[in-house]
Amino acid sequence: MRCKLCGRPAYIKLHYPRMYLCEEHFVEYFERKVQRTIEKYKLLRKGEKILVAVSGGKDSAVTAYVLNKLGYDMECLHINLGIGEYSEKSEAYARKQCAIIGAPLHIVRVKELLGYGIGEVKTRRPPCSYCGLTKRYIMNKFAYDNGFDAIATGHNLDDEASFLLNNILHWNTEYLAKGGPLLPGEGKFVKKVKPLYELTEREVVAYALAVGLEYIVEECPHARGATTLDMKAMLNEMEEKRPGTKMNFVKGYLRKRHLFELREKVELKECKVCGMPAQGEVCSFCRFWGLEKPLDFRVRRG
Ligand code: Q46
Ligand code: ZN
Ligand code: ZN
Repeated sequence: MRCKLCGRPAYIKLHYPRMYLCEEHFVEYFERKVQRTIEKYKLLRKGEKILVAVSGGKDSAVTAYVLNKLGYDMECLHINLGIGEYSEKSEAYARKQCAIIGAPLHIVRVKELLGYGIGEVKTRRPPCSYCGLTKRYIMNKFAYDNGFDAIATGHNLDDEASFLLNNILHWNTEYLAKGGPLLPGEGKFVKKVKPLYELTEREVVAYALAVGLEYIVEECPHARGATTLDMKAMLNEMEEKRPGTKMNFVKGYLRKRHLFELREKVELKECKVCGMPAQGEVCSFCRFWGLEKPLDFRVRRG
């Protein structure tokens, strides 16, 4: 098959909208779509300082690559979770990716910072639960301490659609209030954005390959990814039969999200230890890690 735009041999067949594109036109299409997503949902403005959270995986690498190419002022943060070889490999990929992109990379190592890696803490909580908490906190505090205007993550359309489907199946209305491409900043919470919100996983993989980004393929040893993979497979099956299913599902959600939003907002206090927003006296991060003084992520520049 041939590219719809120039007639050269096709690199990819897009399902929605249905068309064949050569490599060059696909790369152009992909970047334009990211730019349009940013404008449509008012995610970022030129001149804002953006921190891209790079995990070593494909989605965050592509996010960093495209934001840099589109001329955004961005730097990267890799959080080494201290999960043995998996984390060492992830960090090596993140370094390689940022070298290709030419973006400054900051690295925070959980084990050096807190004494234990994820999975090494004696607790009843499953690793993924305190891993999520730890990543979210470090990302936000790092961005806040260093004056970033936004944190960009690599979530794509498949991630969002499977997140929604899973939370609808369990009627987790609390989570259903928190989807979408933009989480506005508030107080000490730095704005969070998902520039790949309207691009599929398949498109992200094809883009990474086209521009020569390598990434970690292995799953984290703690991943209980089966559910997410099931959801994604189901959605892909439906997408095959009815192209546009995922996009319509996600867009429909954005129109109905207000149904899940709580009317009463929880009043947040300041954590007694670190000063960041907390529901109780001490925030969940400082409580979990038993901190007595705040972590300081300020980077010396110059
Ligand atoms: S949460 Fe869980 Fe992931 Fe953390 S412990 Fe691994 S699988 S890395 S997305
Ligand atoms: Zn072409
Ligand atoms: Zn705290």
